[in-house]
Order: sequence, then structure tokens, then C-alpha cells
Amino acid sequence: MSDKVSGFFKRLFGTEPAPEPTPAPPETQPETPVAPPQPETAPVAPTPEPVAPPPPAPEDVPPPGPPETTPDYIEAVEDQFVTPPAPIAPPAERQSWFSRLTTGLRRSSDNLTASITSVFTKRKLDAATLDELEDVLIQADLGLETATAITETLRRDRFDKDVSGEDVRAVLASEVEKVLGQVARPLVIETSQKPFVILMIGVNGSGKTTTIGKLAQKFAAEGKSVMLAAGDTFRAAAIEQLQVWGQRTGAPVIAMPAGSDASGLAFDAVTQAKAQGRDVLIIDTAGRLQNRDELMNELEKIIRVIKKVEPSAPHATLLTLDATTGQNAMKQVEIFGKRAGVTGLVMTKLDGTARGGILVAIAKKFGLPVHFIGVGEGVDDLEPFSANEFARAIAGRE
Ligand SMILES: Nc1nc2c(ncn2[C@@H]2O[C@H](COP(=O)(O)OP(=O)(O)O)[C@@H](O)[C@H]2O)c(=O)[nH]1
Ligand SMILES: [Mg+2]
Repeated sequence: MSDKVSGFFKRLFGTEPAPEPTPAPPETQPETPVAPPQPETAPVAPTPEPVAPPPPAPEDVPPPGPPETTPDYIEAVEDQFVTPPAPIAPPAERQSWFSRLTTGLRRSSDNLTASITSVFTKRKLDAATLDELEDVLIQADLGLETATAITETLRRDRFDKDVSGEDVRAVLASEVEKVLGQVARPLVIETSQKPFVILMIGVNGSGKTTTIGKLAQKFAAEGKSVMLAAGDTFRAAAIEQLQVWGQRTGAPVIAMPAGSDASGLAFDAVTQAKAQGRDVLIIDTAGRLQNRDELMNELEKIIRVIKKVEPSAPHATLLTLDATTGQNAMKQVEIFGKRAGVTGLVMTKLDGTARGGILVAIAKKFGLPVHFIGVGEGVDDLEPFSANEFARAIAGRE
């Protein structure tokens, strides 16, 4: 490992690889903040935060005020768990995206390749070996169908022949790429929509606000005029977190005092972004567990209210999925998909988990576009999703 790579590894994981995070957080548990990586150089000093003046409330939307019901888990969270955005590392330190992807996915790929190697040490391919391999692939969260496709390809082409771990990894990479190639789709910002409205949804701590900051940076770099809406109105710190991202990326942030009605805020944000002719409006929302019906109702209300201003909006409803939650992500896609009409996925935290294979299972089952993946907290740790790169990285084929 080069010094550069190991330095990055240390910033991501500390000197020891991080323990595997627990699956889906229990309902009473707030999002677990991931300790921000230690920058090797002085962080960029945050400049004073701008506070967007609260826009006037439209007549047909309830005025800002405490939400009708404050969910108990949100009360418990309060402000202390909102992590400020990680400092931006100077460009000279950054590695290429592919090396960051492979570094980030190393825990997933090491896990897989070590298991594959232990199954295939100078052995002729027989039925027992194929069964063992299938178990390994299922345990790596790839899903039954993909696991079977890989073992069937090997059975067809290589049965009773010598097969090395490297041969198996080549088949793994190619099958994974086949599945992911169906869903790797860029997020297209239609310029005919002004603004193109993106609604960001997902469970607590899945990376919504961070992803919004990263996206705002990308769009701004493309010369688009971006506006952000602090739709996680439950917590003052969540509003501030988005304002820090707004300051960094030069995007104005529409905000109301904590406790305001999220749908009223969304209404104002779309109205203002429209009036100002913004290219993109990204609306943040409070984290919600998919099995909390009243929270899912609130999300539906936000969408209805957005449509009052602009019937074609939201133009993209992006579900952020935390890769470390493993199998629970499947349930999230299913329920958010039904209730909020998810148009695309962003998978975050692929750097902190051995469970990156879950993206393959999700792709196979739901076929929803995967637009971006995140492999760190930094502003450029989010990239458009590439099936080929992901497949090579997870199969350990650099
Ligand atoms: N390691 C890692 N951390 C991430 C990534 N995306 C977000 N985070 C961190 O996850 C935590 C929760 O993110 P946040 O955006 O506040 O989640 P939200 O509750 O969905 O808005 C923060 O500490 C982020 O810095 C990622 O791709 N990798
Ligand atoms: Mg948030």
C-alpha cells in the first residue's frame, strides 16, 4: 500500500479498521454520527453562516409553527447528533476517484476475496465447492439470484477443471457488472425545468444532508444556480448543517425556525426558486423510519404541497441508503418507493462497511436507477455510479 493510500485509509478508519456498524438503528436511537476523519492538513475555516431570511408564508399553507406531532425519536435526538460537514481536503491530497473507491470498498472486497480464496485453493471445481461459493456470495449480501448466476456460470464453463480464486473473481466482477449495468444511470437535470426540484429522503443518518452538500458542489461547479431548502425542520442543528453546506457551495438556503412545518417550508422554497429562475432546488427532509406511518404520511404531504406550486415536481426523489445497514436497506427501498415514488438511489458510506454487496441485491430486486455512491464524508467523496468500477472494486480487481 502506498503512503498516500495508507494515509487515506487512516483518515477513514483510524489505525484499525472500523468495527462493522450495527444494522438498522432501533426506533428510539438517533442517527449515529460517524467520527469525522482527521484531516492531515489544517481544515478550511468555516466562514460565518448566512441565514436566509425566512420567506413569507403563503396563504394556502399553514404558517410556520410547531409540527402537529413531534415524533418521539426526533425529540430524543435534539441537536447534539448533527455532525458538521467534514472539512474539504486540499485537491493535491486527493486520490483519483477509482483509488478512493477501491480503498473505500476494501472491507467489502477483502471479505469476499478472502472467502473465495479459502474456497478455491488449487481445487477442481465440484458441486461441494460451488455450494460453498454460493454461501460465501450470499453472506456478502449479493443476493440469492446473483449468487446463483455466478455459480451457474462457473458450473457451465469450468466444472471439473482447475479453478483459481482469480478466475472466480473475474466471473464475480462480470456478473456484478451485468446486474449493476442495468441501474447505473446518471441523474439528468432537465434544463426545461426551472427549477429542477430534487427531494432527498431516507432514514436518519443515511447521509441526506451530506449528499445534498456534495451535489450542490457538483452542480455549482457545472455553472448551475442551486438553492437548498432546510426541510429537516425538527432540529436547529440540522438547519445549521445545511446552512454550512450552503455557505461552502455558494447556494442560498431557504430555512425556517426549528419546529416549523416542513411542507410549508417546501412550498416557500419551490415558490422562491421558481421566482428566481434557479436551475436546481434540493430539498432536505427529516430522517424517518420507513415503518413509522405518520412520518411517511408527512412525507406524502410534503410532496402534495410541492405539487401545488409545480405539478411536475419533484423531478427527482432520491433515496439515500446507508450501505452499513445491510439487508434493512431492501425494506427501505420497498416502502419509500411505495410511499414517496423514489426515482433514484444514492448509496452512502460504502467506505465503512463489508456489506457493499447489498447494492447488487437492491439493483437486482428493484431495478431503480443508482445515480451516485458515497465513499467518505468529504465534498468530493461522491461520484456518479459506474457499474464497471464498482464491480472491479468489489471483486478486488484493480
Ligand atoms: N464514511 C462516510 N460517512 C458519510 C457518508 N455520507 C455521509 N456520511 C456521514 O454520515 C453522518 C450522517 O450524515 P447526514 O448527512 O447528517 O445524514 P442525514 O441524517 O441523512 O441527513 C455524518 O457524520 C456524515 O458525515 C459517506 O459516504 N461515508
Ligand atoms: Mg440531515
